[in-house]
Amino acid sequence: MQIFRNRLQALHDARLEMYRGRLVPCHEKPARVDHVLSELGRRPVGVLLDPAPQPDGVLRAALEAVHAPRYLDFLASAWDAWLALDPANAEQDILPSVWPVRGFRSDVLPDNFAARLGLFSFDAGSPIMAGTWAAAQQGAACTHAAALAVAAGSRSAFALTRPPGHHAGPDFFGGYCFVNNAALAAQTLRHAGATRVAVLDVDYHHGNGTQAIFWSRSDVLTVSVHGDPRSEYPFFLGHADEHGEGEGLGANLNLPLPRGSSVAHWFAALEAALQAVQRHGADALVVALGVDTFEGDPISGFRLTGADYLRLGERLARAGLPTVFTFEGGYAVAEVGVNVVNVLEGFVGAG
Ligand code: Q9C
Ligand code: ZN
Repeated sequence: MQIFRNRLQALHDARLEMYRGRLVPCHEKPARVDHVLSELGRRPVGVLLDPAPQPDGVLRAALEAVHAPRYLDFLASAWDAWLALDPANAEQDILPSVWPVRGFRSDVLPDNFAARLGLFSFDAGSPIMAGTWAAAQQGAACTHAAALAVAAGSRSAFALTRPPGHHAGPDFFGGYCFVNNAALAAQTLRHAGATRVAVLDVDYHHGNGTQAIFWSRSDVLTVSVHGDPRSEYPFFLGHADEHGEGEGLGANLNLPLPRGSSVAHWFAALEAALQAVQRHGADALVVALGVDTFEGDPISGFRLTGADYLRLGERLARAGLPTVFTFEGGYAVAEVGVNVVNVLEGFVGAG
């Protein structure tokens, strides 16, 4: 397996996220990737690579295929705009505090920075800091490279990067995500010749961003197994009756499970998800790999064990498709490395 590592990931290292009226330490931190790298040192299931430099504009064009240009421009300029408000802001991460809800306009780009920040986000748990854009862009480069490697004939590749991506939509960030790497991988596979692609999201949280990006498209199937949004983040999307729209009708499948669901129920949902992937006739698969389904995860409610991740990897390999993995959630930081590498080892061993 080719593993594209993001050497700039630690530039995104924000301090605090808003939770129950308080600022609490961020769950999504650089050590998550460090633990995966050290486990890969013990169990080298693949070769560690840096993405090859791309000609000017190639990455931007790939990103514009899944994100709105004005959203990308906002991310690229957010830190400078923040400093322009007050040089003392250099000591503070950026968090939004005002949002346009139903009935408000989103077509007029506000001059006010706080208003733009709210326009392009959906929670106050995803701080932007000085290095966020550099880290997210290099993460996108890793993801792009992983998709190109698979398109060129590799059985599988892993974009080992953070920040994660699956909550980021066409023009919004949230859920610790800024650039939707799973969507970028799927779109890159399409661009490189795959006719039909499936994104299978196994993170604890619904992949709302990926669903939104492909909502009206029939060429990319989006399937997500996740905690029921009636009680679980991101709350406002991820129900079983969301099937897509227009051309995309029938190309989205949500398999929500109650918080606390058993491992047996989770694997039964995985079977249903993989059946949908088969029915779609996908010629490539993107797995949005979050390991916050782990029994010890501090913010989630499923019960998978370390051994279950080996089984997951084996089962994914048996789908028999060229596969790109992106790295999503997983906040039991010390166990993230073992759990992620278990999936990869299960996959490689079965392939
Ligand atoms: N303070 C991903 O797994 N809210 N994102 C949690 C706890 C946000 C999870 C509240 C959870 C986002 C990629
Ligand atoms: Zn998650």
